[in-house]
Amino acid sequence: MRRASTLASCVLSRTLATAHGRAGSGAASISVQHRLLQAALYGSSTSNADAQRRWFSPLFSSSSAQRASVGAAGALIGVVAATSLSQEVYAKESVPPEAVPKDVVLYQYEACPFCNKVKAFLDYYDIPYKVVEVNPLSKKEIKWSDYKKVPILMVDGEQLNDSSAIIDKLGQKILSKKKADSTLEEDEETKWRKWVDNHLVHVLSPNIYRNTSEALESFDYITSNGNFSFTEKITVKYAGAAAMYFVSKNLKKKYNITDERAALYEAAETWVDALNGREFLGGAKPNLADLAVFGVLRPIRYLRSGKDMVEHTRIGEWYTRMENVVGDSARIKA
Ligand SMILES: N[C@@H](CCC(=O)N[C@@H](CS)C(=O)NCC(=O)O)C(=O)O
Repeated sequence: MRRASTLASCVLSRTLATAHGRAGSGAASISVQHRLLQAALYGSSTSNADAQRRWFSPLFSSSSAQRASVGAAGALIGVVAATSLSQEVYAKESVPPEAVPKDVVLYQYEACPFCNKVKAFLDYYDIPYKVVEVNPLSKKEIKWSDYKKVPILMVDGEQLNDSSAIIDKLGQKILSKKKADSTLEEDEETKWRKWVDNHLVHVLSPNIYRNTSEALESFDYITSNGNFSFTEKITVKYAGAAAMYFVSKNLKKKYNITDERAALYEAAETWVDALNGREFLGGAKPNLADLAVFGVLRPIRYLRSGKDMVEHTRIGEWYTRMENVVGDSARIKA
């Protein structure tokens, strides 16, 4: 049961919307907060520190994935000894040019985990896309759409909604051949993609709004990168942080989370266990589950919670591999 409404921003959005409805049109501040806080989790940008280590992993990395071997040979008294210098190269997967859509536009909130899932997919498969950053308060950028959430992906004029459905649809277009011969892998992949939507995303909000300082850190990040006017930025940062701090307490109850950090660490460890010693869940290359886990974690990776997660669990190596393999963003800068 994948329900985005269970995420902090969406819960808050509903809560405030109800309050607004009761209070009538005079409740301007509630209305503002309602809109503001939809941006709560997701109106911000991922740090692009990850853009630095892209195509090549460090020489000393232990990967066997997509390895480029450079051989050097020497001869000694008729005996030829060959040595090979191994250099790991993580590369994006290429899609046949004819399968690459020509015009892709993503309507998003920069730090929305669902939007980041879609971006991880587009980046990894190097599908160029434009981004329209939606203002979470007015949502005027998606006024034309009946579907009122993000992400929305326009692919050559066709509207796709819902992150997993978007990835399924695009995946069918560009990956159909590759996936056809791997039923077992597909089962595992599907299972873990569901785990991301049904479990992992629910652990994130209680963590990034865990206390006032983390809530402020999150909102600073959100407002610095989202689509807000100057006044909105100030209001969203403080009103949002305060409100989400309380909302995240309710989310903890709802999902039976007693210790949010422990839950985050446990999720990270669960994922590493699922890898079972493999470079990626997909083996030598990431599959859609790898991309989904990476995508939803990307917005929190350089917040306090993400740093703690990497410090206290075994997920760091896999995460770094993902940063390398996903590589530079395929986003077309306006
Ligand atoms: N199941 C959807 C969830 C999308 C979703 O809930 N997006 C949130 C942002 S994180 C949103 O647009 N909320 C606005 C609203 O609920 O009005 C997906 O995977 O794409």
